[in-house]
Amino acid sequence: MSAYIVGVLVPLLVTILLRNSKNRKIRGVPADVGGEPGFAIRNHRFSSPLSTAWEGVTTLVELFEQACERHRDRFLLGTRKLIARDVEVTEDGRSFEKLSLGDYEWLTYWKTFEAVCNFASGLANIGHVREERAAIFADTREEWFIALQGCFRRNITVVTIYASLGDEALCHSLNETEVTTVICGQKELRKLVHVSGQLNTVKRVICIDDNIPSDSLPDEHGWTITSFANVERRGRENPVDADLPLPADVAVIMYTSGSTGLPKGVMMTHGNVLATVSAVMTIVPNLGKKDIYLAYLPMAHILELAAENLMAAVGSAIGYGSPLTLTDTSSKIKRGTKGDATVLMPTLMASVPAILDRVRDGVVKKVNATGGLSKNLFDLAYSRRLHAINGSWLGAWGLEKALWDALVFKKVRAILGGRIRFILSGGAPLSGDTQRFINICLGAPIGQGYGLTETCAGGTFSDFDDTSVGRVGPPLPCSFIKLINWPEGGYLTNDLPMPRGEIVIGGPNVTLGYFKNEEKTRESYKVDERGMRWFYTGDIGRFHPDGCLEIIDRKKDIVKLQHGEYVSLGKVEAALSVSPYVDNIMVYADPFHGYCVALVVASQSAVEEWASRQGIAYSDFSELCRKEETVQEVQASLVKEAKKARLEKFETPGKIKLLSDPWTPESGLVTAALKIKREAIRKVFADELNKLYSS
Ligand SMILES: *[C@@H]1O[C@H](CO)[C@@H](O)[C@H](O)[C@H]1NC(C)=O
Ligand SMILES: *[C@@H]1O[C@H](CO)[C@@H](O)[C@H](O)[C@H]1NC(C)=O
Ligand SMILES: *[C@@H]1O[C@H](CO)[C@@H](O)[C@H](O)[C@H]1NC(C)=O
Ligand SMILES: *[C@@H]1O[C@H](CO)[C@@H](O)[C@H](O)[C@H]1NC(C)=O
Ligand SMILES: CC(=O)N[C@H]1CO[C@H](CO)[C@@H](O)[C@@H]1O
Repeated sequence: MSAYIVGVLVPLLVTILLRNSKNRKIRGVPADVGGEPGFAIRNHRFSSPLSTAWEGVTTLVELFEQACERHRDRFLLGTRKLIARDVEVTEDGRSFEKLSLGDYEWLTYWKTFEAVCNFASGLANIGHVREERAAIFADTREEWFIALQGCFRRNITVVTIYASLGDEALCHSLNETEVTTVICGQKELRKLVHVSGQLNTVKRVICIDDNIPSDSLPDEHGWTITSFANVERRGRENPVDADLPLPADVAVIMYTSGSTGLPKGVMMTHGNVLATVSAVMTIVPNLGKKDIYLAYLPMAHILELAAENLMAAVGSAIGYGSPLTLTDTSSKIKRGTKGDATVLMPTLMASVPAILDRVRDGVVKKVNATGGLSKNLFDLAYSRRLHAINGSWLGAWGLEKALWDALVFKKVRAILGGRIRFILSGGAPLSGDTQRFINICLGAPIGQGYGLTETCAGGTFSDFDDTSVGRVGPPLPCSFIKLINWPEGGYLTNDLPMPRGEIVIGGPNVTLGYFKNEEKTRESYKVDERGMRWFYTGDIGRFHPDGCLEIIDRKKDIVKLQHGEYVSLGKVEAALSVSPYVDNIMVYADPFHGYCVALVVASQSAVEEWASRQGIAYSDFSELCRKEETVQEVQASLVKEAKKARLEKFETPGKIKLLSDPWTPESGLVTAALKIKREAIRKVFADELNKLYSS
């Protein structure tokens, strides 16, 4: 009898207890799917992929119109009034633009709807016919959203282009999609005029800023240039009926800043985007009228496009900002005036890891600089909270939390306005440290998503109550996630303790493919015998027992060295970028050698601090980076980090080149989401890389 109790009842009890404890909550469950064999998981709440969360709504146009009717007089779009634009000149003669911005001025749902209808009619009035495509090439702002919805109402496919894309990619995208109308800002108009000779199909430009620069007059290119306000006015005076799209019509062709070669245009239908919007709707709890969303990421990024369409569907308000004016200390904000977050006091925002890393570094730097008692207090509060939070949210509440919040974290929270309740992070994996830091300092969970433009951002999304780090959550309700074997890379679905393999995503969110590029589409998309579309991501992942995915590698970034060892470049970079001297790093492995090398962009503040401690004299930073002793110091630091991360010898860069100039999206070396572009960097630094291997 007692043996029976121990043998049967105890395990049963333990199982029940474990199942009920928060950590073991099951979030994804095995799914029965077709196609290539593998290990497939679906969201535990939905047995078949979700395509819409709103009854009777099948396109983004219907979704928006329904919301406008429901929320007529509520605020929808807000933009800050420009009070003054100054130029500040620093001592060394560089000049910076500084803005003074006022309060938000709001458009209600109904006023926005009118603006959208007017813009749609205006497009017809200036001669844009339905079958032609229009491009939006501008920073994130109110007019972007209005133009998008306006085009949708006429069933016009919108081509989106990152505002920071290079000239070649810009011409390629506009040319390939035969765009006739470009909607852009003043800054982008200058760029367009500059390359006008290579644009074969553009006929009209709608400039969002009222003052059209005089150096872009039509003599050279023959385009008609109209202001946004003028298009709206012409539409108001000459209304035309809407021309509504169907769910299978292409809503957006999104040119992504690919890490190799020319950008590819991903075709997304209304049904695709609606599925993603619907799925995210089920993830963020109590989304609705009380929420205020701070919009500042590029709209040409599917994460932002989906987020804004979602906010506008549920009665929330969207306030516009920009990465350079986000906080009181942002670079474009005039000293003593307020940043976007302080004025808007948002409850929700989307972000990319690079921006959250910056927020974290800023806070740490400030705390370190204060030193003394407040630093000790911060460190104590942080470690207490870390212990409480490490495990479950249950330990995260209570009196002690309230105390630390009032004493320490309230000030940190004020940086983003003080009311943030949820942050959506996507675009790249977020480091566990930063996730914890933001969790603790802002007191808000971060929903980490994994998805690609090709899957319309559909993929996985971590649950609100999941406090673990380093994972990207269970499949979204609109997606199935399947792992398939990749024997060459050594990743198999029957690996222990967890199944591993290449990540393949299926569901109504999976896009139609690449525009005018059947070959590439066939390479990466497959339709199975049940009619489901699957996208082969090239990312490597593994599934935890609770059904949450963790991204562990990338197929393309694994190189086989001379003696047959595999080096995962991304893994090595992630481990080494922890070094304080590293601002950015690219590891390079030549298959004809037995070791790898690295290009390291030095962190100016850390390296200069070290140099001054060592009493090293130098005339400028680039000279300092060329000094042998500096290179040695940085390399020693990398070796230390490599040991900590238990990297193999062949994974630790044998030689490095220290660079003084940061990699920016403008230079084309990193994407707009600040991911490194290997091919581009490899090209630019080909000589340096050769030297590293030959010397
Ligand atoms: C929308 O536009 C596309 C492309 O011009 C066309 O193929 C489709 O039939 C249109 N949809 C409707 C409902 O007219
Ligand atoms: C633009 O497209 C046309 C044909 O569609 C092609 O002949 C031309 O070379 C392209 N130009 C660029 C800059 O891509
Ligand atoms: C802040 O101080 C801690 C030690 O307390 C140190 O590890 C960290 O590198 C410092 N960070 C910065 C950005 O100065
Ligand atoms: C958090 O928990 C993990 C395992 O659950 C443990 O390895 C780690 O040391 C803990 N960290 C802290 C600061 O308690
Ligand atoms: C637009 C699109 O790709 N729709 C497909 C989504 O997936 C379902 C099956 O889950 C198909 O039936 C749709 O045709």
